[in-house]
Amino acid sequence: WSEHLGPGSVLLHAFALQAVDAVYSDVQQVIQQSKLRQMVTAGGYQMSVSTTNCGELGWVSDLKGYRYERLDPLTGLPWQPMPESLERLAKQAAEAAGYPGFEPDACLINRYDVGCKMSLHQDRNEKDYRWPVVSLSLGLPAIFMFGGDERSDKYSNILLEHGDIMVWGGPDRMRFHGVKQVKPGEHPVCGQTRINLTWRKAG
Ligand code: MD3
Ligand code: FE
Repeated sequence: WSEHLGPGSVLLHAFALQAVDAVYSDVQQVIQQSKLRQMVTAGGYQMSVSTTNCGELGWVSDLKGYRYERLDPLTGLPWQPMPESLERLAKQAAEAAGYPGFEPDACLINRYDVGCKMSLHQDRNEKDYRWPVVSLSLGLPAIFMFGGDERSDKYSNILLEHGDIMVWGGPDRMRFHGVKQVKPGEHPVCGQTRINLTWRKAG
C-alpha cells in the first residue's frame, strides 16, 4: 500500500522488498570500499549517525558546513559508482510517486546504530529543489518526524520499516524532518542497526 503524507510526498510501504537482497548486498560492497564515518557539523558537533556516499556526488559536512563533493575527503578519491540495483530502485520509486525522469547523481548512506538520531533539519544543499528526494529504510524500524516549513512547527510521527520508501517533492521538499533515537532490537537482515539511503539529484 502507499500513503500520501503531504501534497508532494508519498510513503511506498514495503516497495523495496523484492529488490532488498540485491540492494543490501550492494550497499555492503559500497561501505566496505568507502568507510562509514561520523561527520561533524559547522557548529562543531559530531553526528551520531555514520555516513558515506556513492554516486557522482557525495554529501559531506565539516566545520565549514554542508555541501556535495565529487571526492571522498577521507581518501581524496571519487565516491564509488552508484550500483545499478540502487539507481533502478530509486527511479522506479520516483516514478511510482509521480516524479518521472528522476536521475539521481548522489546516494547518501546513513547508518543508525541503536541510540542514533537525526535532529530536525531541512535539506537545502541541492541545486534544484524541483527534484524530489527518495529514501529507503532498511533494518531496525525508526520514527520519522515530519514537520513543517519552520523548525518550531509541530511534526507528525511516521513509522518507517524495512523496505519502506518515501518520496518527497514539490511543496513538501523543504519541510523540516528528522529521526528519533533508534530503539534496541535485532533485525533478521541488518542486525542491530538501521540503514537509510537517500537519493538526490544534487548537481
Ligand atoms: C523530507 N535522512 O539524510 S530520510 C538526510 O532517515 C535525512 O536518514 C533521514 O534526513 C534518515 O537528510 C530521513 C527522509 C527524508 C529525506 C529528505 C527529505 C525526508 C525528507 C527532504 C524533505 C522532506
Ligand atoms: Fe534530511
